[in-house]
Amino acid sequence: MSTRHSAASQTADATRDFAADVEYYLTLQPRQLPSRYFYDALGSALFDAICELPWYRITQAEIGLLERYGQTIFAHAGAVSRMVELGSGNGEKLKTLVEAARPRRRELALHLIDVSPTALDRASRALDMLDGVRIVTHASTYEVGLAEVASETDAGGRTLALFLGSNIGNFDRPDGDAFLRGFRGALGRGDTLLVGADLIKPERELLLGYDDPLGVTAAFNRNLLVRINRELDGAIDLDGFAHRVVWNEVESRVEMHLVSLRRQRMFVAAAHVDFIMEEGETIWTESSYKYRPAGVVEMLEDAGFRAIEQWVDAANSFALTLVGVA
Ligand code: AVI
Repeated sequence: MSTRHSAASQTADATRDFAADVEYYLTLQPRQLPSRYFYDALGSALFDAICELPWYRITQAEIGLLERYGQTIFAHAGAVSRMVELGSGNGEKLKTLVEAARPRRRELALHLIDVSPTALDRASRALDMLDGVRIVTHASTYEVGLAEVASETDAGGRTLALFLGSNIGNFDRPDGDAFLRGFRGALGRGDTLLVGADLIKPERELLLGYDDPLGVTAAFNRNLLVRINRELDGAIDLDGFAHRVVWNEVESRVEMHLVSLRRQRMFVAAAHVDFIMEEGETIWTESSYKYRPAGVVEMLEDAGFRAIEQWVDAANSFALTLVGVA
């Protein structure tokens, strides 16, 4: 009874936060919506589909590196008793790494932190098939999940934390720095962190990765409006918006926007939103920063980590960087 009550009140809190963010960000100039709201059940499924697209190479490049260098990663990480993955998605990468490389000596606690309960369910099912693991899920923001992990009494071994998939690229530099410092604070001396980061590549390739010919990424972007209509009693006309992707070279980021195709009323009852959007006006829904390998190391060192090793794939498209807590 009490569990059901607290699940219901958590949903109510999440809806209230969503409404407050929609009201705040949609009325900023330029208009925005935070990309963390992409990941409802449909959004998570669309993201999984994006990871299968031949034009979005992040997932395959990263899995190749994890398979190839997994044993070296574990050798650097020492006697790992706990792994923590932030933004675990469907759990495929964590599974790849554990299967490819874990020394089978002790029980391994796998902590999965993700805002999407659907993604956590799927990841738990995928990881449950592994021997000798205990799965702990945290359906929360990264910060809350990390605080929960940090407060847990440790079994004595080291923690190997994972922040993969170029999730770091969805933070701007100051927020990313604050986040990485918080991440470092949640880890202990001798723990390690593995970060996956997408690298700068020719503009055409970057744009294709975020504006695929099948329209899956466009659906992922527009689903944010579907979610607002459903959860916040909105009346936004989906046909009034198109998916637009821009490579912002100065800021080194791919931006996704929703462009208003005509002058139209934006009405979202539960978010107290009621304004007119002009034709051509956009809502900025996501930034995906792209890096140089040395820039990733610098960013992590600035946040107080110690660089251990970096691996880049043969196409120079993606980097895995392992850092430690001194
Ligand atoms: C989750 N994140 C790292 C993805 C990215 O590449 O920024 C989300 C995404 N957006 C469009 N395609 C994929």
